[in-house]
Amino acid sequence: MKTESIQQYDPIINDAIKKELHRQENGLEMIPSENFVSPAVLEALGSVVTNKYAEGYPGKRYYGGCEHIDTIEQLAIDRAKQIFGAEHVNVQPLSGAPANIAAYFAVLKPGDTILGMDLSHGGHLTHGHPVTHMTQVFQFKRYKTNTKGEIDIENLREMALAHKPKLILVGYSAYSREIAYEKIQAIADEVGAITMADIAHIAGLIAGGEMNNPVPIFDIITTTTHKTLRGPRGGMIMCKEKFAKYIDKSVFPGLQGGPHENNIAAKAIAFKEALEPKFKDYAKQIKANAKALEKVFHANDYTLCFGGTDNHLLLIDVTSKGLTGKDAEEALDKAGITVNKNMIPDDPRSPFNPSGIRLGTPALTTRGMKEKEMEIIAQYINEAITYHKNEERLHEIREAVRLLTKKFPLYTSL
Ligand code: DSN
Repeated sequence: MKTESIQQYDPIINDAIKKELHRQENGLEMIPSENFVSPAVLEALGSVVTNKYAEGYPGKRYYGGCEHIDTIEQLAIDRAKQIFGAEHVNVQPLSGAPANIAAYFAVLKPGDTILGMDLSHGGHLTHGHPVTHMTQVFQFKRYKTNTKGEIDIENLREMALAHKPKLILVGYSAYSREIAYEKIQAIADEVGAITMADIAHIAGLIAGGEMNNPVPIFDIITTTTHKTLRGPRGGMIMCKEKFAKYIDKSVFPGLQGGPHENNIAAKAIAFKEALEPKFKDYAKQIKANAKALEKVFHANDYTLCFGGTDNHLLLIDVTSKGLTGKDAEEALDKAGITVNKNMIPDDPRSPFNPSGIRLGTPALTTRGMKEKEMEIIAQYINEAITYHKNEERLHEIREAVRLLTKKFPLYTSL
């Protein structure tokens, strides 16, 4: 067997990995769905566990030699149950989109109706955007937020009564406010719908006790493990016991083959980290940092969608500043600040050149940055947006960003 390191065996890939590490270390990562995992999580991802096939579930596998894999997967399940108070957990979904697809097929039949949030109001592609395959299978109806930026509960109820959905779906990718799960559950009870929450973005905030937890209320909860939860790239489904066998059968053999047990080992480690008392401080700081950004943007007359933030992210309409979301993303990239262009509610522009940018604080908070740094960074963002055509100014901000990142080192052992 070859024993060379990546550096010895494949210098081109090695060089790209090193450059990616350098990019992560020297820039400000503000895409709200991104984060930095711990060295222990990285170690599990690169472990020999990747070699093993393990179709099935702990104690019920279709392959021999799964005794250690069972230890790993069962621990991941038990820790997730403890974090969220879940009755049943499946840690095998490869990521958020397959988790959602598996959840739909677990409880619905082709042609059934799903009531989910409109993408431009903060929903997700897999919640019924016309470009996704699922819209060929299920009928999606889309609710929206009201002018105050709240989920329009009255309209949601009217739509539920009119369309009689089999599933009511909440949980968002660009929405920055709390979710009233009890009110939505009451509507679902009225029309006999199953409830599903996709908590991918806010799972870490829920784990840290900083946002409402839908797990004890809703029927099915899907999530990714790599956003605020700060684990490896992957997915997970939690549900009430009565849906357990349908969820498990839907994930495997319904949708997926062999689970990626190296990711599951890394999930188990991330869940151990999320159970530590200091994870609560982390979740609290993510929110405090987002509030600190909000304050500076308000003071500089930015239009914050939904009126501001209760979580880790901000959706900002930048058109009143004389540029588009794409222009802003590009200018900020040049300044060493990574955000993503994003649609705003009922955006008159296209997804490739929308009106907004979406940014968040989980990754910067992992680096140890606090309110003081957020105030400085919000000023850098404001400057980059104001002087987006001035390359020299953007270069100066990039240098200031680089000096700031030096004070918050990442992965010193790599
Ligand atoms: N791509 C993720 C995000 O950025 O929100 C959601 O799937």
